[in-house]
Amino acid sequence: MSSESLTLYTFETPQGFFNMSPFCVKADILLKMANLPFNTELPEDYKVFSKGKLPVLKDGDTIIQDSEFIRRHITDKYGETLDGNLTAQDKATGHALIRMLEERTIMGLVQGRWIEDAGWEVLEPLFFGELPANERTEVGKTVREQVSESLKSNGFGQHTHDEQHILLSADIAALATLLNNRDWFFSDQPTYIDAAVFGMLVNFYAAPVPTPMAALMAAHDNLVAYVNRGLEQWYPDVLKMMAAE
Ligand SMILES: N[C@@H](CCC(=O)N[C@@H](CS)C(=O)NCC(=O)O)C(=O)O
Repeated sequence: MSSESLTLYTFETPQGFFNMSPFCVKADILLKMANLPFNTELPEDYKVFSKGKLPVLKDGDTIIQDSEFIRRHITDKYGETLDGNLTAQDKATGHALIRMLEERTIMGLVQGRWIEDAGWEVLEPLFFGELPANERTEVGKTVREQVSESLKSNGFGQHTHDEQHILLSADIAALATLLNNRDWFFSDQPTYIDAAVFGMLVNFYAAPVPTPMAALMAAHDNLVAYVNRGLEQWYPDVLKMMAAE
């Protein structure tokens, strides 16, 4: 079935990079995998969407919020399951893996970008640099405090740095073990599981804002090779730019 007009709403992508939202990268790749033509747009105010998060897909008059529902929409409407030859066991393991990354491991990325000074120094001008000087400091400070509060109420922000490191490195080691020596997760061709996992790992390892997640990734050669393989597959220009640096 051919697509009507598809628009993927995402946050702004930093010049020459992939999107800094792992969920926006995931949705971008799912649409690319399904060979559906689409436009990417930055919404004027993403809070107009009822769930207040991006990515959001607009398909004709239908609005689909959340990368998981975007994946299901691609399957239900266009018949693209994007699951290659995954077994039921692979899909179940992939499901658990994605939930781990999206609900817990991502906290390390948020902590590194928003709370650690090294991340904040790079993130602040990227996210708030276009605001008028009189608003910039106050808005940045308020959002940073909100992020800190949400990390604390979630529980992750209550751990010491050492404890966070133990938890996060166990997540990354589990990923490295499950990937083993395959090119893609549980498969010789990329599937929807890779759209989600790569979206996250590329942001851990190669995003413009430095975080301690990169060093955790660097400890596993197979994960680094996986990120490079995904860049070659979906963002070859980024890979070229990184090689030239
Ligand atoms: N479960 C959602 C998560 C989306 C999400 O958390 N997006 C973040 C960016 S990574 C967001 O929109 N944050 C802005 C906000 O919460 O105001 C999905 O899979 O799409």
